[in-house]
Amino acid sequence: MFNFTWKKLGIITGLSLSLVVAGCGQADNGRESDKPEATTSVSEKLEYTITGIEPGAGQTETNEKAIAEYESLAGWKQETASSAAMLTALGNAIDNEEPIIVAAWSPHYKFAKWDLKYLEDPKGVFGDEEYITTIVRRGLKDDMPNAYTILDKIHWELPEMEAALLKAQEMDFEFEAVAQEWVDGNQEKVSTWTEGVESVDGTSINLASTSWDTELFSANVAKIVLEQQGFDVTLTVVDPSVLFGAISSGDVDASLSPWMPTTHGAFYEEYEGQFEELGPNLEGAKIGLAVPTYMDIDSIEDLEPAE
Ligand code: PBE
Repeated sequence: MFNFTWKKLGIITGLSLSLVVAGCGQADNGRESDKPEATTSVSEKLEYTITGIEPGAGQTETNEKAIAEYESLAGWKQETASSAAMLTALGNAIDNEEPIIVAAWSPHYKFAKWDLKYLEDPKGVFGDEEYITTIVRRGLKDDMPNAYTILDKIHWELPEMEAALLKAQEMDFEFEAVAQEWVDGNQEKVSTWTEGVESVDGTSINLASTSWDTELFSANVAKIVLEQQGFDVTLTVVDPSVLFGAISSGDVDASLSPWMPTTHGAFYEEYEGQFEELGPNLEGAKIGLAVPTYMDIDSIEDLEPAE
């Protein structure tokens, strides 16, 4: 099969490179473990391509920034399609123990499903830790104080979110059902969010979410909790690029989706002052480039520029 031939070719290339390196005088001590020869072949085998996600994702921009800033990524390209396509490519590569480098973020079930490692990012392009924050339109506090209080209190611990995402995978990503099950099983926590909040009689509220798992889960939980308090909730899924504008114009009342400070930082700055931030609903998130642990590289700087 094509893949097999391609893999074999890669191995042959790797071998001939190590012979070249050996011939250059570093021969005596352990040519097997010499890093440069291994990484050259990895970058070549990858065809200098990062497997990205949706063109509209915040991280897609950050990946481009990394390609621009790292000499080791000079001449590389990012292939974008969707998170689902990236996960399929990742699964296929792992089944065949082939190299792959993907746009990765956590929390996400891929880290539970496969042995992956983030590549070190010595230039800090991907930032350190991310948090997911809750934003609302200006005036929401006065117009819907009860919804505002609930949205302000909604918060998850990282292990709790990771467990919910694994559950979502088991439940075929039916996030309404996943969220309902979580709310039913976590009444005590939910009651701390709704404590002292008066019920309303069918007040309409518009929530927006981006399309990734963490956000779909949190938005659906918020929807159910608000509905239990008598709100009539509409939940719309949007791109990060339109999210801040929709909140700033007041078309959307609230969102629990923005990743900060890096992933959606540019959108945040563009609309800063035109929305209200209620603060993190989850801390300890992260984005970066990741590879399967069987790959012999640890840092973005272990990659090689395309000639
Ligand atoms: N992500 C997951 C999104 C936000 C949540 C990092 C892939 C992004 O906009 O890049």
